[in-house]
Amino acid sequence: MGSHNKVLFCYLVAATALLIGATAETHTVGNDIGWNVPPGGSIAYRTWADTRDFGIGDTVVFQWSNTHDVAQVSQTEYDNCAATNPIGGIHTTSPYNFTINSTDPYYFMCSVSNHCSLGQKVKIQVGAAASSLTTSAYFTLILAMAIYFSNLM
Ligand SMILES: *[C@@H]1O[C@H](CO)[C@@H](O)[C@H](O)[C@H]1NC(C)=O
Ligand SMILES: *[C@@H]1O[C@H](CO)[C@@H](O)[C@H](O)[C@H]1NC(C)=O
Ligand SMILES: [Cu+2]
Repeated sequence: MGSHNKVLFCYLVAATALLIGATAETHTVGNDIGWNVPPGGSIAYRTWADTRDFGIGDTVVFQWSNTHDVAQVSQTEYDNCAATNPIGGIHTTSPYNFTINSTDPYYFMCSVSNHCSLGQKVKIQVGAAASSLTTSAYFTLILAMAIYFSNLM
């Protein structure tokens, strides 16, 4: 194998590693609004989640200043705004940082007063946004190139 190919192969392996590392992101729920009773009702956090490209290993940050909490609940409890048996517990200290480690949807709501009914709830799911396709397409392309060049050596 030529030393030229060796250098190219090392470059592609490094580029692949960088791309994998670069996909771990931080998502602050609600951006500037934070975790609050949203002005426009539950559509606010749905819109926010739709703009985010969630991935495994990403961190979701819930930040609030008034009386709120974060309850991780089942879909049924989420739909009914009833945190009767929160599977992921209730977190009362801001910020609450949650690490995504599954492609299953996560359901979060505020269990204080009627905040959830007023729209303080959010569903977070990996791969729901279209832009994630772009990332995996690039990843696949670079991996394919690395394999192709390693076979040439
Ligand atoms: C939560 O994440 C935020 C934003 O990345 C960071 O500033 C903060 O230190 C984290 N808090 C904890 C308890 O990990
Ligand atoms: C995912 O994270 C949750 C809570 O953060 C934890 O209870 C669970 O064991 C984790 N699952 C895996 C597969 O690591
Ligand atoms: Cu609240």
